[in-house]
Amino acid sequence: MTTSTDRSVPRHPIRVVAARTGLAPTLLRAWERRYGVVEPGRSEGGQRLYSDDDVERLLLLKRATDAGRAIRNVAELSVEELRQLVREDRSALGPAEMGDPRVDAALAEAWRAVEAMDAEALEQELRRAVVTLGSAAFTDRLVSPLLRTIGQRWVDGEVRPAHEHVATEVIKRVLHWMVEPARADEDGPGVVVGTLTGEMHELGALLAGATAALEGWRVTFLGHDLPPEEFALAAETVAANVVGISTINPLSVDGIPGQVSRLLDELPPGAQVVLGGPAAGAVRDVVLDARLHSVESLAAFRGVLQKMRDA
Ligand code: B12
Repeated sequence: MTTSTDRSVPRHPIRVVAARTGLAPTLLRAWERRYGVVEPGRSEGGQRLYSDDDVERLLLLKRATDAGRAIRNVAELSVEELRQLVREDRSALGPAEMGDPRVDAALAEAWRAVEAMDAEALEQELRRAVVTLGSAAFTDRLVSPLLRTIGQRWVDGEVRPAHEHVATEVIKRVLHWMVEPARADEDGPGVVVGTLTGEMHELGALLAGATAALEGWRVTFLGHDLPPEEFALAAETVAANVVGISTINPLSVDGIPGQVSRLLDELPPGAQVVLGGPAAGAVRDVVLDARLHSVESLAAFRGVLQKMRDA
């Protein structure tokens, strides 16, 4: 894979720019012709080639027009002016309505590395994103959407299990690396996380563990596919007040409520269970117990952890 640190070197074909910015090639060419938004170089064969600087400028122009601005009014602004404008638009609209260009750019880079099965590039991009986006945005807005995209493209037949395995291994490494500096207080609250028997998707549990570690909790990660008795034993052994269970695969829901009930029966007094993942609500609805909670996002989990710690 070609890499370059010079951001002004033309090296990206129009297809790549379209994928990274979300601008259709026809629109991109029209913007160039009418407003001179960027001046791409040419390959030996005469194909347009764009630099990293061009891609950034186009991404910002896309954001500005997404916010409702006419391209003719923003086409001549400098990159710095565009950044400022996009920041203003975003804070006026709120994060729910608009994407963050840094997250979009990191997602596009990460996706490119997954497609190329380039584990090294993916790891570099993800580590960079932990630093530039912060750990919460990294887990909630980069890793989770990346995994969902992989799942969707897998269903569509565009990527193979090998792509997913490359990505999963790298994500696991980066999450462990991210939480390493978060040294918890030995007497602080503890949480045990993992998945129950039959659930092979372990990244939700790992994301939940990373989230708790960054909130200052002592985290014991049990991995995937383990019976409830082992969770109860671990909670007792490490004196954890919370067990976090990830339930991703709706197909395994049938077996999960029974296991959750067994877990609740065996848990040390005072300990609570937090279920997360797409199947969590369904399981919560059939196991009625005041010690059982379900959350829909990592942000909600942060809130629950804070309340439990203060209680
Ligand atoms: C990676 C992956 C795998 C890998 C897992 C590798 C690993 N080491 O984890 C492998 C290859 C093993 C796998 C296997 C299978 N998979 Co799979 N897999 C995925 C994929 C791409 C990512 C899963 C993931 O980690 N998601 C990220 C999670 C963490 O995000 P999330 O679900 O949105 O959860 C968020 C919150 O809910 C929260 N959260 C999650 N858990 C927890 C827990 C706690 C405590 C808290 C607080 C919060 C929390 O955190 C997340 C962050 O926002 C998904 C695609 C997808 N859409 O997710 C498919 C997907 C989940 N898999 C699917 C399927 C069908 C399977 C298989 C049945 C395939 C098969 N035929 O063998 C098997 C089943 C294995 C099993 N018995 O569990 C389907 C599920 C079908 C459905 N929705 O009906 C999906 C959705 C793909 C798809 N689109 O079809 N898979």
